[in-house]
Amino acid sequence: MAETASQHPHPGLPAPGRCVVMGIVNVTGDSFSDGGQFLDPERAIARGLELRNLGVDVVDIGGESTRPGAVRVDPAVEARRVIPVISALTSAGVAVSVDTMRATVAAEAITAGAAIVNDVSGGQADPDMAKVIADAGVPWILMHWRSNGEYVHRADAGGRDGYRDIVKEVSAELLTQVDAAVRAGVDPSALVLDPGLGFAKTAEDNWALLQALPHLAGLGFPVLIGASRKRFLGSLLSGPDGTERAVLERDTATAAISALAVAGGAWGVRVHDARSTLDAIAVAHAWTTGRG
Ligand code: PMM
Repeated sequence: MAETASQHPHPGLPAPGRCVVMGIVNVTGDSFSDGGQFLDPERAIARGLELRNLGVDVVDIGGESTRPGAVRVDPAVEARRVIPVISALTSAGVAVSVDTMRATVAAEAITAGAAIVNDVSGGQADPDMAKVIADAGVPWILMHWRSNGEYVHRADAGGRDGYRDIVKEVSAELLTQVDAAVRAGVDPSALVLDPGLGFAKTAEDNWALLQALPHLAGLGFPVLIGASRKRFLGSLLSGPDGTERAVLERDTATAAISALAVAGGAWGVRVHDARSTLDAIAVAHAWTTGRG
C-alpha cells in the first residue's frame, strides 16, 4: 500500500491559489526547444528574471538535456552550468527548482538556494538522491520514466517493453517510486508526481495519460504536467503534407493543455512560454471557480 501525501501541502511547495506555473530555462546546448539559447549564464539569468516578472511561480533550471539521443554530460559540467544561474536567481528572490537526476548536483543546487528538485528519473538514476532530499527536506518532483537509469528513449517504440495499460502501469510505477522515496526517509508531503509525457512514450500514450489526469490526480499527490512544445503536439498539428508543426509554434497547443490540465486537477504545469500558459490558467481558474 503506497503512502499518500498528507492533507497539508508541504511548506516548500508554491501555493499561488491556482495551478502552479513552472517556467523552463535549459542551460544546455542541445535541449529540443531552447537548446543553445541559454548556455551563456548571463542569458539564462536574464531569462529566469524575465519568467519571474511574467508571473511564473518557479523557474526550473536544467543543465543536462534529456532529449532522445542526448549524451550525458559530465556531472562537473552540469553543476558548472546550473549553480551560478541558481545562485543569481535565488539571490534575486526567484523561486528555483533544479532539473537534475544527480544527487551531487541536487545537493549543490540546494546549497545555492534551489527550493525544489525536479528529477526526471523519479529517483531511479542515482541511488543517493533520496538521502539528499530527505536530509534537505525539500520537495521532490518524481517523474515517470521507464529506463535503466541511463538514457533509454524509445519514444517511437512505446517504452522499454511497451505498455499494455499505460495509465495503470504508470500509476503503479509512480507509486513504487513513492514507496522507495518514503522508505528512504522522504516526507510524502514533499512529493509531486509527473507522468513524464514523451519519455519513452508514444503520442497515444501521452494522450491516454492526459485523458486520465483526474485519475492520476486522485493518487493522493500533487501532479505536474510537462507537455510544453513536445513532439506529440507537433504531430497533432501536422500540416496537410504531414510535416510536424515547428517546435517554436507549439505554444498555443501547450496553453490549451495548461487550461485543460487545470480542469483535470493538475497541481502544476512546466512550460517554456509563460505568458500564454498564465493567460490560459487565469481563464481556466475563473471558469472553474465562477469568479474572474
Ligand atoms: N520534460 C523535460 C525536462 N524535464 N521535468 C518534468 N518534471 N517533466 C517533464 O515533462 C520534463 C522535465 C524535457 O523537456 P525540455 O527539454 O523542454 O526541458
